[in-house]
Amino acid sequence: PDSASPETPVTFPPSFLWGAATSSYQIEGAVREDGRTPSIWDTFSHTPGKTAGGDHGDIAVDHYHRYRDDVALMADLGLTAYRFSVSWSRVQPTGRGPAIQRGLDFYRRLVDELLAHGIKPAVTLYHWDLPQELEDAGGWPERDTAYRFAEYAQIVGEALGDRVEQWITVNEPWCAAFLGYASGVHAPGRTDPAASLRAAHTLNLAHGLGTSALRASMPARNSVALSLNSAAIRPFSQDPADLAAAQKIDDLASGIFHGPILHGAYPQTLFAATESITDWSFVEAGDLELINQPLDALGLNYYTPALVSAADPTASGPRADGHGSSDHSPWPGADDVTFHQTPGERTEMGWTIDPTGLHDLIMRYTREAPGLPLYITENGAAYDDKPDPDGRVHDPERIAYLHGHLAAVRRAITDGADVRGYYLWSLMDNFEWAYGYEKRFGAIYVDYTTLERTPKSSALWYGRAARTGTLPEAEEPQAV
Ligand code: PNW
Repeated sequence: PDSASPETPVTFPPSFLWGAATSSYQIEGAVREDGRTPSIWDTFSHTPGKTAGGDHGDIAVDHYHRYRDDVALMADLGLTAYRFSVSWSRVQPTGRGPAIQRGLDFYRRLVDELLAHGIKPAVTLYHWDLPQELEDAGGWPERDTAYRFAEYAQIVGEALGDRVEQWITVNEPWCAAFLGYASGVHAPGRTDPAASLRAAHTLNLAHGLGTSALRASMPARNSVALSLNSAAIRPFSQDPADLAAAQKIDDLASGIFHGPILHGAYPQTLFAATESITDWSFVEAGDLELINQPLDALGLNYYTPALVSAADPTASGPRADGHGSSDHSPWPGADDVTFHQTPGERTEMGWTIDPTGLHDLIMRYTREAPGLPLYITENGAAYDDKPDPDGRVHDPERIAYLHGHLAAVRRAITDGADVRGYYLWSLMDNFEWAYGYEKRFGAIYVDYTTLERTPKSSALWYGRAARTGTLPEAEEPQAV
């Protein structure tokens, strides 16, 4: 159902945004330039054993120095939007106090370059690179971090609000809270379930206070959103125990964020499931009102669905939840839940390819937040791409992945969803967090020795889709 026949071209509305996404620590490099100080990801990636091969973002793909070339590549492909994130410690090296202009100037130049090429910028304020000084003061489990974030949001809003319309406060708070503070496979690498739940609350508070700060600092026409990775959660069966397991994981993946943000309340079932870990007394009077700010849009990041059941005590073997290896679970209070491998082909991350999950996720938020415009702020796949002897990079698997998922987005639009745009993850190969440079998500290939960029065949395919508003057939294009 996801592939169209030639008689029924998959065509998108003319205003649909065709974007690509990146994040600061994954691409910029230049970690000690122009006053930038370490973030938790600098510290973490330089700690032995934390990333594959000891990889780190010191140079990454050197986007800080090559942003002009990168924007030119996007323009050549025909992209109409670009989502990037701001490095907090480039702008506010200690995480507090006055901004340094040189840091802000980089983002001004980047935005001006994008606008000059007719590419719409979307700015993410927080894509996981917390200034190390704020982690030393307690990090996300510490309430004050939300107030520091609001101050930072105000600074960036004042600096870029005149030329950037689309804003995202926080990217994937689930990863920041639970991979960072519960399983510890992401920075800062803490393994404290109670702290991770506090972190989730502080991230919600940061989103709410940050939204207010952005609104106060820039023109009212601008749009404020956040990006959730809510992964469509499926129960293994309709058995009540499996349904309860799915509810538990859905609360921890999604409800813990969209509950307070969209509806002003945490799910009651979440309190019950985590009562042996925390009494939630860190939620202060008035917090839910601060968090529940009206939004202009919602960003959804989607890679793969999750299939869960109540634990089978006879089952053994490694966890199959696809969230990296750790002795510690990223799901506090859910030790009685089993994750199953979903059937089907998988990408290089081991994540099952399932476009229906994206359709389900979009329809779920169409019901959860009626009338709220949606953007797919990340979707994509890692493959083991290698240049051919002629230097070209052919990645038909990624073309098939993109075709299937974009067709699913189109079906959701037909089914009544208000999806305004799509950002492919990622514009180019980059530092894939704990996996270092081993996993390539880019539409543009990066040679990590020369840092030379080569658009893969998927980039050319996606560019044709962007220029025509219609998905080309899933096979590779003959020419640009
Ligand atoms: C997202 N998980 O990360 C991020 O927003 C990107 O920075 C990242 O490069 C991309 O997806 C690909 O991984 C995730 O374990 C990292 O469930 C881990 C998980 C989900 C998303």
